[in-house]
Amino acid sequence: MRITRLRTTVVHLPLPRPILSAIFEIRSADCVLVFLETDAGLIGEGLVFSINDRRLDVIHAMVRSLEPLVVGLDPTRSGAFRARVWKEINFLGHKGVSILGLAAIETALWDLRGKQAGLNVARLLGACHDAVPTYASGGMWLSSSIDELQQEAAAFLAQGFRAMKMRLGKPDADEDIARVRAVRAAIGPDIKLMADANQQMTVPQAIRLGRRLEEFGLAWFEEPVPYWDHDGEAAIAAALDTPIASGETEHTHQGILDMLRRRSADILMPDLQRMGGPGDFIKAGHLAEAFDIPLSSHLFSEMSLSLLAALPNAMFLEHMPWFEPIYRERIELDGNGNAIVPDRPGWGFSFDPEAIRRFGG
Ligand code: SMN
Ligand code: MG
Repeated sequence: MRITRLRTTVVHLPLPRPILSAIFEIRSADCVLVFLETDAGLIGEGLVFSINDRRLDVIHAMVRSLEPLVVGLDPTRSGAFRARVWKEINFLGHKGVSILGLAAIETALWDLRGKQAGLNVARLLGACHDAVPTYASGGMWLSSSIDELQQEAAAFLAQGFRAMKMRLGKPDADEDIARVRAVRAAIGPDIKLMADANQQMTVPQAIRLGRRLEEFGLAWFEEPVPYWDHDGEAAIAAALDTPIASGETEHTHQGILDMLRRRSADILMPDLQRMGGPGDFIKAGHLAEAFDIPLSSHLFSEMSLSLLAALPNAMFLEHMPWFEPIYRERIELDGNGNAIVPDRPGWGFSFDPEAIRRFGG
């Protein structure tokens, strides 16, 4: 089987209402969708995205620039593709836009390999889990009032989630504490609760807030300080009982390895596009396993599910519903708040052509 064409298209997915994290206001998720067409009729699908349509055209151009490296390729040689791109982008660097270009195509290549073998990517890799614990992440932003936080928490429970994440970073720490207290009161002690500060604190601020948060038994305290301050993260992780989660803003397995060496987080959360695709996501998982560190995924729920299913140290799938509107299938939960790994080939989630027309342009 050979790849005959790289087809790309852009979709704009507006969020139901603008949301606030400590770092960004987010109004839309805008994606470059990738389709790898083959002479066998199979098509591999992948996506990368940007928020608020920021520089999506640059990302799109990066993906398109890799077309000559993928057309004519036998999809079972995806490793050779990755090695060639890795070498070629050395000049631009292994971060940011160049890595997103690699991620878009490698993600589609793995979908294709799964479809070719008639296996979900989880089984192609050697699955460890049939279902992965998941947490609801599409809510409880800084833009929600305390009443809204409690309503959102109740709605997540009604949907079958047993874990959920809220955001931190109000100007006054007392307000953050009151919001966490209100959510914990709404969900009770048995539901897992995560809290994400999106990099906007200093190390002393994070330690002070973290100490006050210990009583709420958080599953983790996420990205307290700027993502590059791995020594600062390590100081916070050492000072607190609450686990520190970080890694969503790091690039490739090299970035994850640096974090592991510095003991900067108790839980690592690689992001499929910043890893540069599934190959480095899995590498990050194996590196973390060597350091006894569990893994949670960042965004890209539809694809990360199969990857986590193949990692013994998988801890949580982030359930972010932003991309649901362009898929035919939905992630299903079992009765215990776990996401069921699909048996469908490839990623097991496919783009809906009608939705692409609706959100395209
Ligand atoms: C996050 C980051 C970027 C986009 C959406 C949400 C957030 C998370 O940090 O961890 O979900
Ligand atoms: Mg985060």
